[in-house]
Amino acid sequence: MSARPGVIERYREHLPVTEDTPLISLGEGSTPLVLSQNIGPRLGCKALYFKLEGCNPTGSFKDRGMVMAVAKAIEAGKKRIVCASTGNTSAAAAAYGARYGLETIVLVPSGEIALGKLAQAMAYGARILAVNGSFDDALSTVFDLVDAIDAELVNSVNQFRIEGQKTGSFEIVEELGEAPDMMCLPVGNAGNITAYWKGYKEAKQLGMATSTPRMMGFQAAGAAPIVLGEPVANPETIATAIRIGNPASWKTALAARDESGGIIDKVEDREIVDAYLMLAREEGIFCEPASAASVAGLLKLGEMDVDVTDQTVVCILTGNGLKDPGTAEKRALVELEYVEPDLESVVNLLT
Ligand code: AN7
Repeated sequence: MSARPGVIERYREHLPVTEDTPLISLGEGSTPLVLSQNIGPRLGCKALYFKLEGCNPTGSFKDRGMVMAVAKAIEAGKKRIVCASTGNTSAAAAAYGARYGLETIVLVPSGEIALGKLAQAMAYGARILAVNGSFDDALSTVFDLVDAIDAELVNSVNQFRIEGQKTGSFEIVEELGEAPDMMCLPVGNAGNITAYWKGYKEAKQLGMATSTPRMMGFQAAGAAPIVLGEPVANPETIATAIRIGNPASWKTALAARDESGGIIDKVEDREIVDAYLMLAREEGIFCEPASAASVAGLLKLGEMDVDVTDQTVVCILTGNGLKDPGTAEKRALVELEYVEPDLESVVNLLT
């Protein structure tokens, strides 16, 4: 156990923890909720917060659910875990698998996952199967694979993943002393919107909050099956984390939208990149492109006839910008200024 309690220990009363569940942790959860310095005031929000899920041990929100799924896999006596992934799930599975001595097998779409995430899975020592196909192809393969090789499936169709991830809602409600009015987040396989909504409903039942937020989910325009109402055969977006054409938690995402009075809409890649750079340059927050879809969506809510003035809004920044150095290098468009290492040369350049 790490010194800082992880989500299982912090929220064990609200999680499926039995006497036999190991209280494992890499120190996940308890991530910063940071008040917006520039974007929120410009939009006229009462308060806009960013929840920095990139501060989790493997750099994304996936750790919250993975710790719970791995604890339950250990409890069930499993020796192997398997997932399909656009990158972050594989990094989280590989980390917890390594720490607790489980063989970890990850199936990723070949050539389509961000460099940082692949580097993590390699470093943690997972077996990495690069599938000649999309994330959706990889996910349908793992459903059958887990039975064939007696492994635990740790994608978010595993309900323990959802249980762990709902702790994000508890943290927000505890920190604000109330639920926000709206919550914006990216939607890929739709596990996270499902989990947050479950968490907010439970927080209200438990008396931790008197209300629940409107759930505002955003897909990338080239990978927006829920918005279009049908699967997308060849999803395409710069936000590789959410390049998903047939989300597993589709139905529960629709329920979250409808029960909360929210929306699920789409944002263009160009809007994602604008929000990604805006967060870095106006807020000092470097998240990965998929995460910036939440803020790209927030910036578009006016066009969708949703008024954010005087509202308390939380955007979930799901993953760390360092996950995807390639996109930063290509899109930030800053020329390096080469210079000799002497005072005169440097001053000349700057003045
Ligand atoms: C940074 O890692 O699906 O809607 O395999 O990595 O719960 O799928 C990642 C998804 C948002 C979407 N932001 O969350 C995977 C994977 C980031 C992500 C999402 C993902 P879901």
